[in-house]
Amino acid sequence: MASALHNLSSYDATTVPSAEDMSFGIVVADWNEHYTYAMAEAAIEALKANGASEENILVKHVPGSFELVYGAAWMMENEDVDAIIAIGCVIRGDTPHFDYICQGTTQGLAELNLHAEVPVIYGLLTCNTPEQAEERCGGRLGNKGTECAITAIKMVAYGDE
Ligand code: RBF
Repeated sequence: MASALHNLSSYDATTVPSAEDMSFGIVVADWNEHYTYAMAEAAIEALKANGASEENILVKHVPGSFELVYGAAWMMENEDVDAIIAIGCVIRGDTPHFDYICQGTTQGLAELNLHAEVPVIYGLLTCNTPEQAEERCGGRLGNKGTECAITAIKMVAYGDE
């Protein structure tokens, strides 16, 4: 499994452009907040570690992952940010709800990217168990928030080289 080999928090800093002049929006779903807040914190930390300033990082909350699509679209329309990171965590339950939320949110975020002026980074964890989420939110496999932050910086710089 690819994720078993890849730690989400490790990256080669020499390949990351400076985020000094970049601004970021982070949309965080409150559902499963134990995980999503840990991802958001890691994302903010990684943005700052690569030069972004606190005042250039805007954080807004939505109730659940499904609302990430609207939250990201709203941010794109109303805020002056260079990239948006959408952070959510869906954990499989007893009904097919999991599949609909994952499908709808993923499709929505992908569509936003097709029409977007700024990149929207996919920070949606889709887990079968809480243990899988734990492993990816600062556990054994690192933190997906860090990976999203580095991706956001690289995408803002995309085309500049
Ligand atoms: N939102 C999440 O971000 N992660 C979840 O695991 C999640 N599970 C849900 C399970 C059920 C049964 C319901 C009703 C909602 C769930 N949501 C979850 C919330 C969803 O993204 C959205 O906020 C609501 O469906 C809007 O009413």
